[in-house]
Amino acid sequence: MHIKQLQQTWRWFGPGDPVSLQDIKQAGAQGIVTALHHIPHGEVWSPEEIQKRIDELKAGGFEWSVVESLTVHEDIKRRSGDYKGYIEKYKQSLKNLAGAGGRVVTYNFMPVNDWTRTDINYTVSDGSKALYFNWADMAVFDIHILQRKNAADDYPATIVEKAEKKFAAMSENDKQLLIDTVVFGIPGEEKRTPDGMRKELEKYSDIDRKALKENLAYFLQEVAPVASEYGIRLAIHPDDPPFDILGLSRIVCNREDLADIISFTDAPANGLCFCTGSLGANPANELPEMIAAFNKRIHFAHLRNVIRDKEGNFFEADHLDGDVDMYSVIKALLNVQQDVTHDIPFRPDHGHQMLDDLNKVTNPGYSAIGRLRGLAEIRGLELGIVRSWKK
Ligand code: DNO
Repeated sequence: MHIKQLQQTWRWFGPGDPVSLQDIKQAGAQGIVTALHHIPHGEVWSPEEIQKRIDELKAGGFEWSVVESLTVHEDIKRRSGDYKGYIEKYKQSLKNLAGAGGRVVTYNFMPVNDWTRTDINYTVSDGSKALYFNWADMAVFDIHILQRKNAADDYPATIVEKAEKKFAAMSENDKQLLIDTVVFGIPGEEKRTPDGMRKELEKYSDIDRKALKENLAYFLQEVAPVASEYGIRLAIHPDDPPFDILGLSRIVCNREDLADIISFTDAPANGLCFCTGSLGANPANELPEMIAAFNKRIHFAHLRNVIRDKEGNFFEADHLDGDVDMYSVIKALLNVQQDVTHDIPFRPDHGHQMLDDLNKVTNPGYSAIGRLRGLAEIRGLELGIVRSWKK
């Protein structure tokens, strides 16, 4: 009996990434996850720019396995302004990507901010650095720095109180660090300022959960048939963290949300990026069961672990040691892989800054050695599962 393994990939931010393609080869990855980060959100990825990236990857001995992300313009998320024009541009980019090798295109539908953390230098017990999300720090940013209207109403009284005390004790430097962390975004892409963020948030003031889901449904009904036609599998990334933040509705957080999204269109391209770190931050999400339930709709996986506390704060733990049962997750994903003919790629998502990387400038979450450890552990675990099945 032949057991098909998952495709082992690695995220590369392009030629400016301090981690080179050769480093990635040595880490043992088989394919690359990348995007044209230099093209402004919403604009068409031209065949020339796509070809350039393919050539760069080829020179390093790689194929473009997954596009992450083909970002959805804010006008589309709000269904306002030139959203129709941006949807047409999205379709054009999909068309241009069709021959590119990468058959998976990842995107997210998080309004205003992509993934959000409050500390990117959280020291864990072994001295390595991890990414951390803390509600009181989030409230400091939201209530005291951003000064969003009625922000305090969105937090429990205990958090509001903690935030007040923390803010009072903060230096200007501490405040700036928190701002830089919250608005960090994606390496190589445009950074927001608190002012810019405030303005963007206001534009969402009358878009509630229902409206945002309708906008996602509309987008998917437009683009998923086109992606299907070009043999592309779309993969929506869950909201990270999987909770409402900054007064925004978050609609890709749990099993019900994922089921809704799958119901929006039958087009085969309509699928998921199963991020165990994002979904794992919510204790209600039973990850292996969800993988089994969504099965063939899982087009890509981010494998990462978290350790949560009672208040809902969490830090990113080592890949095998946290609240996510990675063994069961990989088993469930391998089961799905046996049911489909295409590859299901995964990447070791994030990693601690550790060893020599502690003295280097690295992209938060994306230093080499922490991810190398993650990939090595996951590969070993996967191989162990596969071998035990063969017996
Ligand atoms: C963070 C990433 C996300 C992800 C996008 C997908 O490290 O997992 O930024 O790439 O949300 O669109």
